Amino acid sequence: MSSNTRIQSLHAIEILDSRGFPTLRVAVRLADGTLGTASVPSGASTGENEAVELRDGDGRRYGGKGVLKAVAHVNEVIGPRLIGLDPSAQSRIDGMMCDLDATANKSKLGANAILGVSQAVACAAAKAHRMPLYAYLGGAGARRLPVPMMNVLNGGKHADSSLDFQEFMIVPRGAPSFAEAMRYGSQTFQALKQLLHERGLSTAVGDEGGFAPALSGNEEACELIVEAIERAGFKAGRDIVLALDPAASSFYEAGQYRLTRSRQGNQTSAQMIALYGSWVDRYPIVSIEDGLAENDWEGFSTMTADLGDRIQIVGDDILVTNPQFIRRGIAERTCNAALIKLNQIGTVTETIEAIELCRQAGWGFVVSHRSGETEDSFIADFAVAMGGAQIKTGSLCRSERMAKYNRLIEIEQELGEGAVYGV
Ligand code: 2PG
Ligand code: MG
Repeated sequence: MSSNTRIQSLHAIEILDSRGFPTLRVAVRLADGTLGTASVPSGASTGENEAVELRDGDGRRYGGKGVLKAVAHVNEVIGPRLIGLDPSAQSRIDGMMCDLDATANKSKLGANAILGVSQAVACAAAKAHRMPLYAYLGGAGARRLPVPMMNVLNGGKHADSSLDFQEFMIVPRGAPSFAEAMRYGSQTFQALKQLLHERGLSTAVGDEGGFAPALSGNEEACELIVEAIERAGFKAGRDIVLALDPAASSFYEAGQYRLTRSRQGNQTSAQMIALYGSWVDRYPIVSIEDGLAENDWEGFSTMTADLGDRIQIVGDDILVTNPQFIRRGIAERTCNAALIKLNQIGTVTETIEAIELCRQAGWGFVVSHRSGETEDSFIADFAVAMGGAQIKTGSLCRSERMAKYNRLIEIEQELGEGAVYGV
């Protein structure tokens, strides 16, 4: 690269995410004025082994959730060391930040600080190469649009609904294109709204834009969605299938899965697996993420052995996008797919390494948002670049979710005839 596309400055500021909590935005400026920016998302149902999201802990600001320390780490510690570097040296820059942090979980500088820089550097480099981000990160072969997993009913830690399970998703797998998948999803979402309204149920939405009604239980959620799909004129199981993220760590306590909200009592790991099995028989479910808790490695392996040939078993909290845990998961046949969240591990390079492991093992992978998001659409380009054909980025409303979907519509248009949808 020529000297005028070297990194000239880095600057982080504290902004607010979709829940109104502080997060970072990082801007990387190159010598020729090219600007790459990135805003960092934040989870609510976080895995205990995720890289550390550094918060100030100062109760006088944002209840301790301020990120001024992480901002200062970008501006005063990381920034000065990256000045003059070529922004396309992604792995070198990410490696330098990991070395500078020198902890196993990025607790010193903060994974939020490091990821903001990592993504902003990638964006600046793409612009310097005059390439869209998906092509810069994925090469000339990046042409596959992901099938979206759209979270239309929210429960668990994302809503005060009656649902123990966190996410009930529709997956327009049978659509002919990404733009059509959006139409399938949107029409189903509106039909679901009508259905809820007719039954006198709330149509207020949870953190990811899905409805959060008081239903009789987790089963009713699946039934309602299937009804909404049919009402919207689609065929459940053919045009649109279902995916779940129970986020089971959030209702696991003292060796029991506690289905308190839905009043289904306490369940063992084996009973949960049997329950999922019966659901897979009854509903067109193709994927279950975190059906069991993050430390239930044995249960996960049993679930994969029992159901893994019928559905995708996705590890989120248990794998935390960390190559170390994914390696263990592959060896123990814990799952057959991984959820991929950049901020769980903290750099673009390590996230790509996690995906490479999945590919080598013949696993699927799903690029994912967090429940706390911003208007940043990095993951849309990232999903196309990685070519895994699956993305999970929330419901069919709320602009921080739509930003990703809209960017994918744009990418599909840009690729034109070359675009491929799904697998
Ligand atoms: C999940 C995510 C995203 P959170 O569990 O998969 O939907 O939730 O960001 O709260 O961890
Ligand atoms: Mg999850």
